[in-house]
Amino acid sequence: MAIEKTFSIIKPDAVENNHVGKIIAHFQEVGLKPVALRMQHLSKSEAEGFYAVHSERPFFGELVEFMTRSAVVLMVLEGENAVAKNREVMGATNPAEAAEGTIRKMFAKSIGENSVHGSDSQENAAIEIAYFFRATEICTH
Ligand code: IDP
Ligand code: MG
Repeated sequence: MAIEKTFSIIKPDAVENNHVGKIIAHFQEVGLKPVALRMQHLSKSEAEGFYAVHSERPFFGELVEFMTRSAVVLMVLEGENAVAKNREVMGATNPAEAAEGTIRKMFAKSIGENSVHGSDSQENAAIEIAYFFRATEICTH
C-alpha cells in the first residue's frame, strides 16, 4: 500500500462540542498523521466553493449555513492508504448508519451535522488540499 495524503475537516458541530482533541487522537491512533492543520471560520464563498459539486442538491443551502456557523479544523492527513482509511474511520455519511467505533457514530448527531469531512478519492484529495493549503504549509519533511 502506498503512502497517501487526504484532506479532512473537523466540522462546526464537533468543534463546538469540544471533540477536536479526541478526533485528532483517533486519526493518529489509526496511522493518519496530521501534516498540515489550521483552525478557520469559513466564509460563505469558501464553503460554497469547497462544496460546489453539491450545489444542485436540495441540502446545499443548509450545508453551507452549517459549515459557516462557527470555526472548523482543516487538516491534511498522511498515512498508508490514507483516503480509504480516513473514509473507513469516519463512518457512513448518516451517523445512524455508521459502524460502531467510527467517528460519526461516536460524535455526530445527524446526516447534516456529521462531525467530519474526508476526501473520497486521491484526485479529490489533491484538489481539496490545494483549495485550503499552500505546498509550503504541508510539513512532510
Ligand atoms: P460525505 O461527507 O460522507 O462524503 P456527501 O454525500 O459527499 O457525504 O455529502 C457532503 C455533506 O453534505 C455531508 O457530509 C453532510 O454534511 C451533507 N449532507 C449529505 N446528505 C445530506 C442530507 O440528506 N441532508 C443534509 N445534509 C446532507
Ligand atoms: Mg463527499
